[in-house]
Amino acid sequence: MKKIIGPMLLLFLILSACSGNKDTADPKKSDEAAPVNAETPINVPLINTEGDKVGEAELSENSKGVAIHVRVEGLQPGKRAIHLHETGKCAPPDFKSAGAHFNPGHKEHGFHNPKGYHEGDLPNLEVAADGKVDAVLKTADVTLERGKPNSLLDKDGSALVIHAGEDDYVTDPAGNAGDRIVCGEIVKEGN
Ligand SMILES: [Cu+2]
Repeated sequence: MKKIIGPMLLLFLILSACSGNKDTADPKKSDEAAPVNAETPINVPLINTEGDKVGEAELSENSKGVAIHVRVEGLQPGKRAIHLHETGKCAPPDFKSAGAHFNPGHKEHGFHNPKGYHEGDLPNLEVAADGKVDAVLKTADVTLERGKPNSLLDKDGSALVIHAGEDDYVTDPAGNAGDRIVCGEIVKEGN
């Protein structure tokens, strides 16, 4: 009996080692298992120009970047610009307090701008006919890790801003996107 237990134990160890390798080789699984910022997810209430809550965003991070899950209602249907702005302050009605686009790399605005783009640039939102948006935007250009030059959680935080118009992806400094109509402060205690 003793003679058998040795090889069987070895076999068991080999099998479990193999299945372990399989897990990490699966790109989807290793993505989920990647270290995630301990402070995430960060919940960001979104307000309109009257200061009323019209939705929320949830920011999370994995090795591929930051995902921003945006849920808003009461907007005009169609394409609306959305950006990360440099200051985590949303003072209605114009939200100028959020400052310019988040742009630590000092580029110009727009994915189609040869001198672009800002780290805070994001693809346009598609507002449905019922005025609602439920979308996940992903960006590898920012982080939620403190201390990094492209961290949204810098001293004064950052803001998520939706505009009345569509981002043309080229006009500096803000894509000709019109007024700021929704804003959310990306801040976390300890800033
Ligand atoms: Cu903007």
